[in-house]
Amino acid sequence: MFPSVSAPEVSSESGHDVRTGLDAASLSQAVCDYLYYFQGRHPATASRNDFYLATAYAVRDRLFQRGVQSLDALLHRPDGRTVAYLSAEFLMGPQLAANLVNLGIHDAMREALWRMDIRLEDMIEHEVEPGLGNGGLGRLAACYLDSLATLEIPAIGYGIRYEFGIFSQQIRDGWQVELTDKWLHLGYPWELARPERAVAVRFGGYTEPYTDEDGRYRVRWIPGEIVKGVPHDTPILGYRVKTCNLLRLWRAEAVQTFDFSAFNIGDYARAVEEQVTSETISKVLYPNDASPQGKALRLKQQYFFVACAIQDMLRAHLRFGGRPETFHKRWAAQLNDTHPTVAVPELMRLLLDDHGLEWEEAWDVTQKTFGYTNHTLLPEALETWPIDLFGALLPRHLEIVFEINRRLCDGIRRVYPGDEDRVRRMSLIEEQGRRSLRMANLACVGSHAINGVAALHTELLKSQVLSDWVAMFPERFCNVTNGVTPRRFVVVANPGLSGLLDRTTGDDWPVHLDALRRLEPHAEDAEFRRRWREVKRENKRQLAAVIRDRTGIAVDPDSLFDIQVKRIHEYKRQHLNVLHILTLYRRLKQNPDLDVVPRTFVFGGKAAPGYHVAKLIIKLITATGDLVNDDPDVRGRLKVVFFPNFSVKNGEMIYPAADLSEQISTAGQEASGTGNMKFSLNGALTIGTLDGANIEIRDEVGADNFFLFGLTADEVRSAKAGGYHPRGVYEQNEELRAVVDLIASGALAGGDAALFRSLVDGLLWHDPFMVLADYQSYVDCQTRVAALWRDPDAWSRMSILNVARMGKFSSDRSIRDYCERVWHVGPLGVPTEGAP
Ligand code: OX2
Repeated sequence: MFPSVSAPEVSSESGHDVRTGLDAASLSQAVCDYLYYFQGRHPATASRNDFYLATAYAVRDRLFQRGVQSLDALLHRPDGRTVAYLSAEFLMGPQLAANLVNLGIHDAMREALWRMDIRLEDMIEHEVEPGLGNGGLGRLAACYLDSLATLEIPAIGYGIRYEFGIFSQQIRDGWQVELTDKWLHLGYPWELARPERAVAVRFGGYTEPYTDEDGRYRVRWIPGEIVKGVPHDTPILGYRVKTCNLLRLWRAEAVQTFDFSAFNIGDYARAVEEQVTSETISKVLYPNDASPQGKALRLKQQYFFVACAIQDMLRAHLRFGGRPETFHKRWAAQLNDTHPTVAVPELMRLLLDDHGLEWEEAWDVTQKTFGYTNHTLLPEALETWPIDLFGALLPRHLEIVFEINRRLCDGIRRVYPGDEDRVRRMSLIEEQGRRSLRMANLACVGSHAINGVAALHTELLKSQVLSDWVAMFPERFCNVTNGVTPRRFVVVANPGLSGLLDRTTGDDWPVHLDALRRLEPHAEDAEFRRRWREVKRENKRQLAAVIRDRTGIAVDPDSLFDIQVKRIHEYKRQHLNVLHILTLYRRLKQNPDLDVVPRTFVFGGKAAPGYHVAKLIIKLITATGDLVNDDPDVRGRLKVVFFPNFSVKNGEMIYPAADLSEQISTAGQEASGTGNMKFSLNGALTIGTLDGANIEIRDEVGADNFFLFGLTADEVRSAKAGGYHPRGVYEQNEELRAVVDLIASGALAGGDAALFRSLVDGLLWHDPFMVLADYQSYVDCQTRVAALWRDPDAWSRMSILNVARMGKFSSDRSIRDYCERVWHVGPLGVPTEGAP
């Protein structure tokens, strides 16, 4: 059925094959060739960026070579399923170092560049990452692509090629300032544009019924606007395997970029107007985490990439002999939260209108195709679209949604006769206020599998947000706890620790993370603990140098590095951390000779530009730094740093240098968290609540090796139900009162008592995230942390055990769970050289 594609062989290690050779000589020749023949540069005058691009192109050749072979292997096994991971965000991080590690040519490339007097470290440092995501959700998608390729599961990530990703953050006068992200500015060498694979996407217009040749009632969609989606492919190679999958991101373009009729009559602005409006769709990422926008452009973005993806999948399916009614046998599509949920009516539309399937058959295919992952319980984060807006943009989809809903409501009434309240709750349409479409309900009805991202989160989903759905479709629900890739977050980010792990446990841990269990006996070895501390100390020294460089603040690598990096959000409670710092500060002011453990508090994370409280929390952190850092009574024992522009790249420097990981969200709020895993895997101990995946981390590492504090999710609920009075907590706790009063006094704001007033009032009168309720428990727990720190051997022992027991949190385990519970797909080994 398929032509036998004969791709170039993966070359042997010898022979200077500039396209495929993996030895230093071939690599250095390849880099040189790119400089000369592709970029038109002489090595003597080439800039750092020129060398970076040439290096990246040389690596990319080796990736695409494997990509072509993977595709070839797939085409020869047309019965297998391919995973389509549909996500509005992919936070890929820098590509060079990770690809070198996956190819196993890190050292060879170092030598190749060295021959040209270039340092590989400089190339890696030079790289700008594509920030096409906000935080955990986008980074999870990237970790999953890494694991899919490593496990040799055929997969494509589908998303949007935003021209401007997440803003870059500067701190000016202690406040966050947002600057436009320019990841494409100097060229992005890892992708290939595929204009020949462009697809058309329709918007607006109207529908009309007609009768086809067979006398069947059909519907036609006459769009008001057509936009072109152009795929840009980035190869995703697995670790030390030959499977190379794809990340396919779509850029919006005008169908016709230049209107000659307008140009000819002198209307130059109008001549490019279509181009401008079309390209707006993929222009910019909405810089919001776990909170929807409700903006028409956002819905346009969602439909745009989903329509591109489904067309692409269907085209491949039909081209290789598939029939529309067997689509689900070739594709397993995962909805990464509700953002891509319009894929459900889109697939229905294509099967019904373009391929003439009957409703029941189309619905069966659709449900078997999709799985839905929920990532948040926050009520304000559940997406809804006003029906008028949705209908104006996607008139045919709205009709299909109404029909899905009619059948859904009939089904509910059959199972629960007379229970109209249940029908109202489960309906796809919210009838109260402005009529709107509930995307989570649409995702639930259109998917055969629904999962949360940590055990507690799935339980809460089942008992609260989606309880009606569990009652009716219990078999659809499962949990898949998140994971992170140990390749990027240990092998690439922490070479010191990686080397020590290799020497101690063997070098299979990056793909069999459970093998780290072999570390456990070494926790009792004093000499090993000393080496463990040395690795951490070196990572801290390096981070201290970067902190000095970026913030001007000098920090002591021998102090306890107490770190909280993640999006700034009230539920994540960065301000609880600040209350603890100010508690220590006050104690020192009262008694400068107090014996406190020297600590460096590092914060990092972006606030959504429109989220005023989050921005004020950043100012509170920097103001705390200003107060504490140079106070003579503190004598350098406390330092507070806000590390600007937290990103994947910066994270790779920060996680390996942490002693203490702050995972202090209000119980029941953080769906999973993944930063918690990255820290622990790098040997930080966690101070945390029983929230998200913290619970499972604690179960794995052992309660004795985890600093637990705070209310449980149940306790939070009953405290709120019983009428929580934060003001009472404040009045009864002297130290808390003093700290809150300090913030309210204006002492952190040059005497301006108004600056933090709203924050303080919010805590005293509402405190929806129970900051005051958890304060004392948190401060007491921090006292236990300090006591343990004074015993370096006990600390190191715990740190080693944490790393040893993190096997569960490899994203490889998560992907295996998805394969088994949701996608029902298995690995596809790409034939090795010489295989038939
Ligand atoms: C995040 C969740 O807030 C976080 O808890 C989780 O670890 C991550 O997704 C990956 O599952 N937007 N971001 C998230 O949820 C939404 C919605």
